[in-house]
Amino acid sequence: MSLSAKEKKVVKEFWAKVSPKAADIGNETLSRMIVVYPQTKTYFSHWPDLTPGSANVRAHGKKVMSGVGLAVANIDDLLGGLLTLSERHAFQLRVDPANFKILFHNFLVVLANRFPNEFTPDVHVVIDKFLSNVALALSDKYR
Ligand code: HNI
Repeated sequence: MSLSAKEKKVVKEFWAKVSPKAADIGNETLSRMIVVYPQTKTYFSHWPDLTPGSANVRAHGKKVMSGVGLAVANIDDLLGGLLTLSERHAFQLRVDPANFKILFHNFLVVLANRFPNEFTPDVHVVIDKFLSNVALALSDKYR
């Protein structure tokens, strides 16, 4: 389901608050994901250190957040904006798209934790909708 102009504005405004802290938020999101959903670790077995908060986890959290930033920047054309990333996850990395939802679930938990005042139910529902669309766009090249 596409976002209304008003919803896109909510996403952009919230991302403006999040993005200065993207490295920490990405690290927390990834760290949480590998603890709570340890099956996701299979994709990162080539890293020297898979413990939460490690340099590897941190660096990757930052990359994933840059992908979210790319999605926000391409909010009017998620399919086009995320095409290369989708191809990479589908054909090279071969990440099961079910994991996109798992990652975004952890992301939402971190956002709720870090922004208790800004992450209202109204913002939550819009961000959730946006992330569902991002997950869908990232899954586009799988078929
Ligand atoms: Ni993902 C690499 C963005 C979800 C496993 N991933 C990247 C890169 C970006 C990125 C950006 C770096 C691109 C490159 O190397 O060309 N990943 C995103 C985004 C999501 C996401 C925006 C959002 C849901 N990735 C996931 C998930 C998994 C995942 C859920 C597995 C559980 N990604 C990877 C792996 C790599 C990767 C593996 C390569 C990392 C490496 O260091 O080998």
